[in-house]
Amino acid sequence: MIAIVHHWDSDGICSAGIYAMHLEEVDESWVNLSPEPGIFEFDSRIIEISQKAEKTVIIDLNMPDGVRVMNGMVLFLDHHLQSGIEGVEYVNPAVTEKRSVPSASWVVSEYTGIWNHLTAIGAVGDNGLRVFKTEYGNKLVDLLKREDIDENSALMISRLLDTPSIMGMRKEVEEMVLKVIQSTPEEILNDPELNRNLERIESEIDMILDTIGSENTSYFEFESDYNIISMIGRKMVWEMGNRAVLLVNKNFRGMAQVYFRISPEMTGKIPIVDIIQRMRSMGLNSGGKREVLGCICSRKDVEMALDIIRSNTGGLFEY
Ligand SMILES: [Mn+2]
Repeated sequence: MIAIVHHWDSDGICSAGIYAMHLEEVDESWVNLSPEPGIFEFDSRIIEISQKAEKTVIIDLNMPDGVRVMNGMVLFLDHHLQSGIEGVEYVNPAVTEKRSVPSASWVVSEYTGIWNHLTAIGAVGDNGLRVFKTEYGNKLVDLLKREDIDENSALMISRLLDTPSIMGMRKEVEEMVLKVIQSTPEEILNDPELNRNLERIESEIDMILDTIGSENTSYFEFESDYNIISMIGRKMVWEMGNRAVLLVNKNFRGMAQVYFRISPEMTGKIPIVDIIQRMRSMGLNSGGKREVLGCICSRKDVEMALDIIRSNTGGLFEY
């Protein structure tokens, strides 16, 4: 039995699906597992099942710790930029060949030789529609055509597949892998449960955005068990014209989330990478890049996180 441990997002689900199809072809039995959505950790459940398996395949997860915690054979299939992992089978063209790849689904298709609509849906999930304008675009469109779907339908499927993780439903995330293998794209598009998920998430986002719009603010606190803080932040900057936004989800499944995003014209004027470093040096779990920062912390650490951002943004958020 092979254990597939995969990211909870649509690329992770599609990539795991492609790898599972490969195992079915060679008559291997398999089981798939995802970490708890939002928590990059191999918990006891994953470790126990992995230790019983002949081999563990870790897909679309930038978690080098996997080597240490799983004993036995480990294969990594990934596309995240990191420093590489020694001593195991590590397939990541972005690291080992310095060749860019759009998604883990692309890496798994290269590795297994299985190319299908899941390759394309994973790539749209990680990159959005812009992936079709890249050098991979033509191949991805061809893969979708074989199943009679267009780019927008692929995007819609990726959004539907992302809903279980946004809502924090690990079991449903894991069930998606079998679903993408057994269903036609049309069936996933029309899946009642996934569509209900999406409606719930969208109405929660709309409700919060309405309040933000009526208060005309770039700093906002809310509470939600859904992992929607980045979607709200992107909409505020990309669609509502904010130059900088600072959001706090004060109660995210018992924890707190802090999210800071600046617009393209502000990029470089605010030292976000330094702020991330400072947060980490204070023991906060923070990550991001030049234009965005995300932090998940205990509820009592929110003020400390906000203080670090405030004291490095020169009066952007006086409140
Ligand atoms: Mn990915």
